[in-house]
Amino acid sequence: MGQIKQSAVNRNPIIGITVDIDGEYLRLRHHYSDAIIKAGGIPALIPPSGNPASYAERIDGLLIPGGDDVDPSYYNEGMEYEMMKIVNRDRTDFEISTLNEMVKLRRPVLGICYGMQLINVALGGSLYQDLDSYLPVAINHRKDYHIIVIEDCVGESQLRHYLRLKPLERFSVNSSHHQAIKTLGRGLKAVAFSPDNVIEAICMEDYPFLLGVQWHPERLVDNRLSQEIFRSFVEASIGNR
Ligand SMILES: [Mn+2]
Repeated sequence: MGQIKQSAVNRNPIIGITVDIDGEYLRLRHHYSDAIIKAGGIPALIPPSGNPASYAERIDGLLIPGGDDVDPSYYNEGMEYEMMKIVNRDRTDFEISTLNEMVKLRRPVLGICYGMQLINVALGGSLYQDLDSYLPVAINHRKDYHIIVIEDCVGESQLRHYLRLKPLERFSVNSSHHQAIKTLGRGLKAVAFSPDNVIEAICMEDYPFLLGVQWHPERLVDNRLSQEIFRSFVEASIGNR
């Protein structure tokens, strides 16, 4: 890695954060913007309208936050699980377009929970519509905490490198999801698993920084892994524009 110019170090990167559509309102839990500020970034909330390419050009990194469920038609399945709560398709369409623009520019992307699932689906992957119905999971992923193991990636382990982790480090994380990745999208690699083999984190190979996590680091503010996730994301976003 080359020497970062002092002027670039001092610049606080602008992190675009997509938001949810709630009737006439747009909304975001403040934990996401708080976590970006704490890590040294400037959060900029992006409405799900306008030209995705124009936003992508102006932001240094993109954070796709949590939400309800991705409409299964995006991964060519019908709605099999009737309790599903679907994210507004205007939001999903906008996030897929903005993600694609960011990937073209090779700028950093962080996806959390729904955000990680959205990245996977945008790149051609699919989801389990409901974990309890489709997998013999031993853990209740809808609530409480469980262990994850960060895999030692083959070759250049971007995730471990960025997060300054040791091989096969274990962490306790909060879990608040009922869906999970079934098949991986193009270029994505599963890099963390729960003990019952649910994919808990993904990264993109041969890409500067693209990370998706299934848990909620923005709500675990005192946790070392959470801090490393936001620090490394904001750091990777410096000087890309
Ligand atoms: Mn989980």
